[in-house]
Amino acid sequence: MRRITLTRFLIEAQRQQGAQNNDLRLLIEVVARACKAISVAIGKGSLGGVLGEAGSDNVQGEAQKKLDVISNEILLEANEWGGHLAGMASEEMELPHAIPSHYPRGEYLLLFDPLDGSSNIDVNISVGTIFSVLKCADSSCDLHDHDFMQKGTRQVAAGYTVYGPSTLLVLTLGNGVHCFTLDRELGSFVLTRENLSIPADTREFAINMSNQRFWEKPMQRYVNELVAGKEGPRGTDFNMRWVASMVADVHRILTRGGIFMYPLDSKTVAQGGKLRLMYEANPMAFIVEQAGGAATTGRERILDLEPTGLHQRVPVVLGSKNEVERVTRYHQEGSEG
Ligand code: AFP
Repeated sequence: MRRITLTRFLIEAQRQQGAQNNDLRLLIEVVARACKAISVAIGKGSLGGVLGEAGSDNVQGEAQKKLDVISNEILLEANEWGGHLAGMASEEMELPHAIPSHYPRGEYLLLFDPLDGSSNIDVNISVGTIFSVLKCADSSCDLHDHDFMQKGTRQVAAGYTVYGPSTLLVLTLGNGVHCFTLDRELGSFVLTRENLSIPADTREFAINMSNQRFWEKPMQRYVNELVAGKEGPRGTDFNMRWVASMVADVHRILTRGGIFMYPLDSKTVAQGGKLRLMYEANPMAFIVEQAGGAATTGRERILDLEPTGLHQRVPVVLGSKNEVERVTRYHQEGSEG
């Protein structure tokens, strides 16, 4: 069997596009290398002394796990010195991280959620890293939040890793979505699925049902219809899954279809939703659209949102196109009625 490593894949993709962007290739390879190190730390579990609370809160006021802090540091350290980045921003840091002045600066910006689903880490359930790559309009001056606050349509690459039974890297450079599996013995990511495609229809949905009473009416209507099954207006039974690690739920959707929803609810409405736009919703929306799916807030396309803050939160509805469109239609009908 022909083994295509991530490096070979990136070089061949670069050749096909006729572009000589070595910095973007270096960036993706460095992120992948950092994710290997995170995968090793996670894999050690209790033996590595890495489980449990760090004893601090992040910018969102959420308790940080030791592995949140470790993963953040691994990504920062790996990406600082290569000369490919103008700066980084992370869920775990209030302010952007500038490249130290003794290193060269490049034209890209890297945003990441270093360890998504980290509340699952102590119970040995899949977690992941999500990342988004943008270009910096002016990499010569000091970095501010607004340098990162670009629409999702301006992403040049996005990806996530899932640290599960196997470690996977799912990547888009804006030309389809491809999945690599970490060969743990050789330490390289190997292409295992090309051009992932999300079926337009699905009978599987993912949502935290315990929030049902807090949702808006259009979301209540949509989920009530799914739960009513064969006897309801949809005339068919639906199945539900909720891992509570977005990477794992989204990866299932990229594998066999489905719809993932973290809608607006009365608990999170004041902050705009639960999930973060710049390093959760935008990269996942880019990936999902590249795989033929759709991603909205229930009202607007996620990739068209004009960011209002580095750590902005938004409602998220993504996955199989026909179901996402139905949810969005119900919201439109709800606001008309
Ligand atoms: P943590 O990283 O704090 O575990 O949050 C994970 C997450 O942002 C996302 O990955 C899940 O889909 C969602 O939150 C789960 O939220 P609930 O715990 O409210 O179901």
